[in-house]
Amino acid sequence: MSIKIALAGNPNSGKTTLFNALTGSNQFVGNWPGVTVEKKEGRLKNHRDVMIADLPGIYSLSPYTLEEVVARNYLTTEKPDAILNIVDGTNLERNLYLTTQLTELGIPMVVAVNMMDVVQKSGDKIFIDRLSKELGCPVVEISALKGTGVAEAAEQAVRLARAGVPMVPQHSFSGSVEHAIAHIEEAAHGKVEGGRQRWFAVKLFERDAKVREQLGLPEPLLAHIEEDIQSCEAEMDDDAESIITNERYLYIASIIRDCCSKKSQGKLSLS
Ligand code: BGO
Repeated sequence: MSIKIALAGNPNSGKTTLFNALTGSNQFVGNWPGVTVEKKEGRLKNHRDVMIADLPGIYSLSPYTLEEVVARNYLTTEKPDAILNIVDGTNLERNLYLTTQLTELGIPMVVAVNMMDVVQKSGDKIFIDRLSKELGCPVVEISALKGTGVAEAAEQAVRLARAGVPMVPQHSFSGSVEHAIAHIEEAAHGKVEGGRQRWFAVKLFERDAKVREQLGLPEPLLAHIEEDIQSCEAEMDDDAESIITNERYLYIASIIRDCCSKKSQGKLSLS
């Protein structure tokens, strides 16, 4: 059975370098459906049955740029068997913002921490095992430029895809947000396919207009969801989108504290 792996990451994380290292000359270039954003796909070297789709470089899965919309439409509708998420190890804090959102899709996922040649030279440390535990998925150190760890990262993604191991996000938002999200998941039950429920519920909580449209939820259901959102906003004295963003930053800050140490300043952020 053939396998589809989505390569996702921030601009400048080394995604193109990794895609080229993984696929060599086995690449096909086209456009994403309906838009002029370039779409690159390629066969994984030594795996004729594994296709890698190079998603546009993005910082978030919000609906605000064409690249973000293309990437999230692919992830939520095309059913890739796994995500290979490349993050820049010299800018981990910023790159994990996308990672935390990808984990909520429930798609089997491997995180490849790139630029490890630069990180190692600087004397900074990333505790990969801890990072893996805190994110809830395999994490592999790579240098896309030097080719180290690249095959292992791809093999891990293929292994997870074949095994169909769903991603289970380790992060919980604060009590009242989780309460609202649980209600929303319940309300939208049956409208969203299995593992993607949490991602869609978070987006509905954020009042993401494109997701509302995509799901075609009836008005009474949207009104019910709006009540949940408003009671959470009243309790937290903030708007829904900011609540989610702030809580993501807090989560990422705690990951950085636990998993990184900067040579010069002890355990601090690498960004
Ligand atoms: C230039 N290690 C190091 N040291 N550099 C890397 C690694 C790595 O593991 N991986 C990628 N790079 P893209 P996106 C460049 O182009 O793949 C470098 O946007 C330069 N160019 O070589 O393009 C990579 O697809 C002149 O660097 O990223 C590239 O995600 C001087 O990171 C950059 C220095 O990689 C971005 C670097 C004319």
